[in-house]
Amino acid sequence: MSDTIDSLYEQIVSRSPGESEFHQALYEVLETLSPVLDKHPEYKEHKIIELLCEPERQIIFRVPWEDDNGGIHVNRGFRVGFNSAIGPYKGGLRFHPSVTLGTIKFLAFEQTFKNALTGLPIGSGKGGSDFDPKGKSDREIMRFCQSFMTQLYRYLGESTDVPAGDIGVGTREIGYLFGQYKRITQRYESGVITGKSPDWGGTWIRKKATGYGVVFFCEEMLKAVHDETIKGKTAVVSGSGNVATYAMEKLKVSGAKVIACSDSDGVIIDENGINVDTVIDLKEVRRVRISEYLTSHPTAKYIENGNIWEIPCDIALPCATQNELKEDDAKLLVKNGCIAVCEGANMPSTPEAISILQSNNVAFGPGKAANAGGVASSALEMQVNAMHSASYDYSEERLHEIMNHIHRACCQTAEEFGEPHNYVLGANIAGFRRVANAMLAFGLI
Ligand code: NDP
Ligand code: 2IT
Repeated sequence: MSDTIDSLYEQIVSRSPGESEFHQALYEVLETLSPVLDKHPEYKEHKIIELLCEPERQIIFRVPWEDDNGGIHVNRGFRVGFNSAIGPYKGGLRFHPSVTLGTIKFLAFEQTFKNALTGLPIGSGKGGSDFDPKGKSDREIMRFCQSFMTQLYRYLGESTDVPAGDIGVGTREIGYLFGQYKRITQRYESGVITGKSPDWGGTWIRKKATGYGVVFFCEEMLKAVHDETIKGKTAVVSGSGNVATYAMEKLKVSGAKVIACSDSDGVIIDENGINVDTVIDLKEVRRVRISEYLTSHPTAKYIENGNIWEIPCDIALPCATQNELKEDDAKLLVKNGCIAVCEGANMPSTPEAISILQSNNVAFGPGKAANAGGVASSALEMQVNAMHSASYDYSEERLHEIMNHIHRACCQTAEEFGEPHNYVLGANIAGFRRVANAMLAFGLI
């Protein structure tokens, strides 16, 4: 990092102690921005980096809720609006016991660059709670979502702040959240939240969009870096939630064999190819552990607390959570001949892992580019809602075009700055420039 960027980083870190995930995301972006600051001194003059690294607003609130036995619980809710230079705050909600303000800030910061890369008019935000949805009844989930929205609704609006799903928040939770917003405000404001069911204002592609988008991006990246295709390759995909499931579905359609997936308890290996319909039944419908895959596929193997990155593969897609792919995992992937790692999750690879992969010629697609298909489809859902239309839908082809556009933007920017195939640098600079130019134009200071 240059001295200017280095001291900026130190300043920001000292003002946000303990937010280690935010510091990590910040570092990964800032270390690639020196060349663009050298080329455009106006960004420095107008303190664009300082502005861009400080959230516009951060809301923290108490979420009390009652369980089925009448017990009272108190959780904490968060919503961070990071940047609104190119559109309303846009980003998902995460319900997971590990969530802290630092988690939400890192996710909202990443979202700034991701949303800009889509080329669509969406600013950045993220929210969530340390609520643990595991083992909760449907009614408990409903009461929690209602209490969460009772606090949050006043800050939302289709032109202000538009949440969606993330870990622990899917179509069911979006339904309860939207229902409470509608009840309190007396407004059928469809575009206030995305990831809705196609029956009431959503689009069918949204649920599949992140996972499909990762595979579209991976296909382009393989072609550009290795002159290869997905067809005939062996893949492993961590996680078995929304992103992982539809990444596996599209990998299969693209001719790959997916031999492993996981959840936070363990890894399933199926040499016959993971059966995606089974995963959908276990995880989306029945909400049980991935180990139950063995019931209908007895020849598969389950390794409790296993490490999925030990399994030899050509393509690895981390689609579970942050920092799940570490330095030693990257070394294993390299040793076993992996040629591409494409991130479905947000910041799943540590900086040390990324540097091992890049220096060993493994094509590496960072999450803020590769997983942008989800939020891009959310922006399309907002367009449909703004037209008050239920009569048409956006297609998979549109998602494919957007992912190809993002891939091109990363490639061209990386080349412009003399680092061909450095998708990390390409994504950061391309995303940064779009937001920075809007901020300059508005005189946001
Ligand atoms: P889901 O809740 O649907 O699934 C999450 C999956 O990851 C589950 O298999 C879960 O296992 C596993 N997982 C979660 N946390 C941990 C953890 N701490 N340790 C180990 N495994 C874990 O979430 P999504 O699929 O929606 O999200 C996955 C990733 O993709 C996240 O990083 C999210 O930010 C990112 N993302 C999501 C988008 C979306 O549209 N949903 C868009 C772009 C990025 P278990 O069930 O055991 O907890
Ligand atoms: O990380 C992400 O991009 C998401 N969870 C999706 C956000 C959205 O608004 O669709």
